[in-house]
Amino acid sequence: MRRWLAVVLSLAASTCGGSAPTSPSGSGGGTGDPTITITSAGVAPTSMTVTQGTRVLFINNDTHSHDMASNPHPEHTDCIELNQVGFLDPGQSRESGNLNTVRTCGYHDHADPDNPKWHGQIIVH
Ligand SMILES: [Cu+2]
Repeated sequence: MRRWLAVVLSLAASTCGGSAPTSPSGSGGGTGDPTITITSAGVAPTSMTVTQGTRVLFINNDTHSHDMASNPHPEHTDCIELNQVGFLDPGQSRESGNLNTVRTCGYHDHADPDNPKWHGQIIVH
């Protein structure tokens, strides 16, 4: 009777210890980066608000490549962190840098800069 209890307790302890190494799996972002998806219909959402220091993930779900860059075109100087997204092949995704400045960051597709489908804004607050 006593021996059985000891076995059960040691099993419970080893199970608990074994699961511990898998728990620090968070990538530091909690629920993950805010995401902008590019499709043939355009960028979505066209406007989003994020807190200062956030990175934004751009996903190209279109069948064409896109070259995402900060406004204004062609200088790309408003929010240089967005220029890190750059060229995205179909299916590719990439994060911006940390948006550390409180301002509105407009962006566009540098390869098709006048097409409003590829225009969006990120409000950093
Ligand atoms: Cu441009």
